[in-house]
Amino acid sequence: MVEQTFIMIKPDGVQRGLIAEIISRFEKKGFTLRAMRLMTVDKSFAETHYQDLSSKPFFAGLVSYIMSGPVVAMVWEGKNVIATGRLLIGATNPAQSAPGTIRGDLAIDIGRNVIHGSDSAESAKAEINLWFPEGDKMSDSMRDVRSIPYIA
Ligand code: IDP
Ligand code: MG
Repeated sequence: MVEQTFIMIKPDGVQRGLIAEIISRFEKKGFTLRAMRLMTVDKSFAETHYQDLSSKPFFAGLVSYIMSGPVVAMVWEGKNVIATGRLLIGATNPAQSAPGTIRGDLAIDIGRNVIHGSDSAESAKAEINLWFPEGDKMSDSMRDVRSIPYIA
């Protein structure tokens, strides 16, 4: 099933220069980038994104981490991209993420695990709406650009 997921390179991934490496893994797998924005979020935005974890003891630290610098927010599209994207990302705790996964190869600490990916169809929809409230406008313009034939 062709679907969309929300993927975010977290501040540690941006600071460590891993943007191209992470995007490359999704591109090489065959998924299609539909929207992308470099942005810094405030406290209420970070709290909304992680609202399901608000009762966890690490919630305040998690919110400060996500606010600590720019993140790369993206929408990726493709067959089963929600579940397969999670496989590319690897387990939440990099100590348990398999080698070959993004976290398995690029991270050590659970509190600095470089990337976020939606975990279900429901969260993908909610997260895409939160991060890209302009809706399909950006992906439509990308589609338009690619459909214009290049004439020298
Ligand atoms: P996920 O990112 O693999 O979906 P979630 O359980 O949704 O994992 O947790 C969201 C994020 O919260 C994790 O990616 C990680 O950054 C952070 N986190 C999760 N569990 C812990 C913990 O036990 N200590 C510190 N941070 C945590
Ligand atoms: Mg999660």
